[in-house]
Amino acid sequence: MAVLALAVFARQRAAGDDTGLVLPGTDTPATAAPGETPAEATAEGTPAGSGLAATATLPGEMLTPSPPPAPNVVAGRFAPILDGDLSDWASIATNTSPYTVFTGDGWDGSDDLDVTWQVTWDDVYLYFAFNIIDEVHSQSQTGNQVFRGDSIELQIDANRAGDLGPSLSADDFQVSLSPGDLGGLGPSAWLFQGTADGNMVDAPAGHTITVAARPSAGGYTLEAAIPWYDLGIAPAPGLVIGLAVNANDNDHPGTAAQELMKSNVPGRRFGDPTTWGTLTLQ
Ligand SMILES: [Ca+2]
Ligand SMILES: [Ca+2]
Ligand SMILES: [Ca+2]
Ligand SMILES: [Ca+2]
Repeated sequence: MAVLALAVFARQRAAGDDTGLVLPGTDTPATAAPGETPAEATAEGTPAGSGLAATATLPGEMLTPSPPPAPNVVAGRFAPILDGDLSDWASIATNTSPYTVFTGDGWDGSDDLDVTWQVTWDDVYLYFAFNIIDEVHSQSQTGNQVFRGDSIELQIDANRAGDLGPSLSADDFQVSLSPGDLGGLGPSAWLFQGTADGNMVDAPAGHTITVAARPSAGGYTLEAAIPWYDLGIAPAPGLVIGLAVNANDNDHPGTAAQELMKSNVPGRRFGDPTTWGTLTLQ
């Protein structure tokens, strides 16, 4: 029988001064020190625990040549049961993330990660379901470091209509969703938020994202509920937000390294919201 793992993260709202706030699951301060590595840095160049959203993008010239336009995905209304079992999503259209947008030093050159996902919404949450096919599961990290293991990573531009441009700002977010190790280490989530000076740091107000995951025959399944509140979004039919849906692959248990990232957006660049694709609420 599949192990069911469910993690619900307590609301961690900053009360008063955010400076130096320590968020759950890490000793990392929520705010990045001035003068740290710009957000566009590669994972290798991003110091662990810096508070910056440590993720990566291939240099532009190495992304998919002549990529098709960034996709627009449509989300209908549906509230799943957050238990890691995707059977309740049977009637919802599926999407894929087939484009390699980052490879790290640990990558052996094999394309051995298959990413299928679904997205829906209601008045309180943005929901995702993932069916990940992956031959070796490796996730030993927690908090803002889960990108170094098998995990999901979302880029969300909450106010695309307001300030769409090639640099990060406070209405741009990164969401990390970890299935854990599918054993003793449970699922977890992390929220990063852009800053006025173009960095991406641990969201000062924390988050209440819920994640559930299970091992599957070929990898793992994961469901997540992301509160609109955490993103500062008032959802309504017709709303368009920026969205890139990515999965990280690590095939070396005992290591913590982002080896491969695949995205639904072939030209996805971490620090450039104009490359992220869109999501329209139906
Ligand atoms: Ca379910
Ligand atoms: Ca793999
Ligand atoms: Ca924005
Ligand atoms: Ca893996």
